Amino acid sequence: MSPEKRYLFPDDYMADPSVHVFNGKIYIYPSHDWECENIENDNGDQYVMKDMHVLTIDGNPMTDHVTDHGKALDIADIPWAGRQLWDCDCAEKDGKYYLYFPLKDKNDIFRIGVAISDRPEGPFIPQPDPIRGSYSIDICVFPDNGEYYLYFGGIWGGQLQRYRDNKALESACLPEGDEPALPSRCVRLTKDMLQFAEEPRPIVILDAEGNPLKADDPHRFFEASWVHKHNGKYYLSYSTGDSHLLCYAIGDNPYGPFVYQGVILTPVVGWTTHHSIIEYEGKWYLFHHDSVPSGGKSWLRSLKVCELTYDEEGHILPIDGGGDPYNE
Ligand code: FUB
Repeated sequence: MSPEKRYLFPDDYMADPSVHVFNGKIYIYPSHDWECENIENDNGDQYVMKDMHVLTIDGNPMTDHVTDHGKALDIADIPWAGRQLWDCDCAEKDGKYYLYFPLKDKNDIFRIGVAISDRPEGPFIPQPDPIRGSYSIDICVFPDNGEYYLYFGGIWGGQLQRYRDNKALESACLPEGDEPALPSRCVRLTKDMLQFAEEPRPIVILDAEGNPLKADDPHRFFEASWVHKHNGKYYLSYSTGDSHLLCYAIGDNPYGPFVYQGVILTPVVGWTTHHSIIEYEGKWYLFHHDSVPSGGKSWLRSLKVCELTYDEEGHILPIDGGGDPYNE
């Protein structure tokens, strides 16, 4: 239930690790947490990130040295920036690296931007405008069969409840009770990696009877989508937010639907949980964060890693996050 865990970068507070293996090396794209006073609320005003760094590990993530490559992106260099640079992710295509990031614009609306570099550690040069038609937060870019799929979305502070059918609503509307939960989104990127190639599609998570998970289900999607492939199946994992779990669902293609499977990580110390999953040299790893080193401050989080194990049927064995259990 509880594999050994490692704090990756005790020198600074970082969170939301999106991790990839590029050129045989592990690259970590985290959020960079900052101290803030007296503004903790359900809107996420306490997450005041202004820049991001790229970290690398050239070897075993449980033991080997973590290198900080310094500032890779700064909101001071993004022409449309308002505030709050949240969870980023990076993809490689034809020798160039594309960093996707959610950021509030000058009207306090989350949009998704792209920044480009010749090197996976950056620095990344931002495009002058956000992606047309983009909204909400928490990016995962997933390459598959020559296409690149961008997953995004998060409720509450992530603003997903302000949209239906990719259009902004006059007023936000969050499903309740036994209404279907709000789904995350997936969109294929254009060949130049800079725009959406289609309308974003809802990513529905079904229960064992084939019904969408309901809004009051503690295992429903809240934020932090991540997609990886294992034995030919597509695994969508995500955070359940206010029930503080990481859960996963399995599908047959990048758009789903995905069928709910179970919990990956029980609650951590701290409010948020957010992760990525990679295979490196034949082993699988879960990167995530908690707030133990800051004494439980939800906005000062620290990066962690542990091994992740599948059983023979491809189910992920649950891991103890070390926080108070969620009472379902
Ligand atoms: O880091 C800011 C937000 O907190 C992320 O976007 C969410 O996933 C949560 O971790």
